[in-house]
Amino acid sequence: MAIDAHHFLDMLVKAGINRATGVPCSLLGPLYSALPARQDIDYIPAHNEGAALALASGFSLCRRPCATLMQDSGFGNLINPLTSLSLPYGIGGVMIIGTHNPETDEPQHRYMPKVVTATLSALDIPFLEVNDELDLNETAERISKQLRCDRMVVLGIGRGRVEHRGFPVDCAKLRSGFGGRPDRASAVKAVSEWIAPDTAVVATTGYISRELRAAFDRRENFYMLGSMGHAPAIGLGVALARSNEGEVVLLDGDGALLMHLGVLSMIGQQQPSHFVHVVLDNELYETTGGQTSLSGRVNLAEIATANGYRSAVRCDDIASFIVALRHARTAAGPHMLIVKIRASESNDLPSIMRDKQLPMVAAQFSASLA
Ligand SMILES: Cc1ncc(C[n+]2csc(CCOP(=O)(O)OP(=O)(O)O)c2C)c(N)n1
Repeated sequence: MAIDAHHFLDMLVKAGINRATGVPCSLLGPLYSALPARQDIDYIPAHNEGAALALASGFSLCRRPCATLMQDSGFGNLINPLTSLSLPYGIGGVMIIGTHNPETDEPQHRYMPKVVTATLSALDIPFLEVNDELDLNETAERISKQLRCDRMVVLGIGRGRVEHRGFPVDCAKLRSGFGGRPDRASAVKAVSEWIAPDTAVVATTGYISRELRAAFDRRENFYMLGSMGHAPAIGLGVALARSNEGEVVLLDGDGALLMHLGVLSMIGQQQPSHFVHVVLDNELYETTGGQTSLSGRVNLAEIATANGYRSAVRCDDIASFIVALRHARTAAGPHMLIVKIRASESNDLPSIMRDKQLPMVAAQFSASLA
């Protein structure tokens, strides 16, 4: 039986925790959909999990515990602050980790569950699995004891272990408030119609890769599942390896771009001339359930040009996006095209790529560029 998300959050409050931060994960979706209604827990979104742990450490230093929420892939982003900040400085905290099943989840999740448990065991950090046997009162006691001793504790939540009536989020509800913005499918269609036969496309993790694969599957597309935020660096590597001769298009998300925004400085420094960075900006982490991302107040176009992009434009409709795509082909880049999109009517996109397909995606992509 699943634990009600509010009972789980009550347990955190009982342990003395009134703040949380992190990056969303669909496995923690029920907690995320319960959080906005809580007056007793303040949630501060973070752009990546390492920053989330550092933020929680700032709170801990002021004796205000703050839980850090993430999925197991995000654990990779916080090993540095965990091992060079939390542990050596003796700063305690609670990490809540959505844990995948290496057997049944997508192949990009095969390794991290093992890495999380092995790393925590090597670091002597207790890992409590949230399941039917977990007593929430005892857990609250245990957490508050760990915090009093300035120690870390981790709670692992597998698929379906917590539930909330508001999750999965109703797509129609998500869509309200976006005005007349285009959706992801029409933006991807515009890109697909504009792509030249030898254009290499690198698509970011989540629905954006799935949408491209459903609309226009081809050998020259690299679908990056996992490695959130690293698609622009892959694209830069491809552009430089091809000596700037072939066109490289990136299909990025706002959440993914903000996760490792520093990559823009590398692109600006290297000046790949045939580099078109398309950001499908819905101001959401739509793939993990439509949680609000951090791009709403961020002027990505100004940031791109400040980092050395030759042009950066914001497009609020498909007509202006098509004009911007055409311009990007005629002028030297790097270019950034930010398309403001709305949440989709439905996200019923084929998701699972089985294990053998990922090496094939890489091999076909390589062969197509050779
Ligand atoms: C390091 C890491 N943290 C969290 C996730 C979970 N995750 C997968 S897709 C996604 C949302 C991506 O948001 P965005 O780039 O804005 O694209 P959208 O889903 O809105 O299309 C998240 C948080 C992940 N895959 N990797």
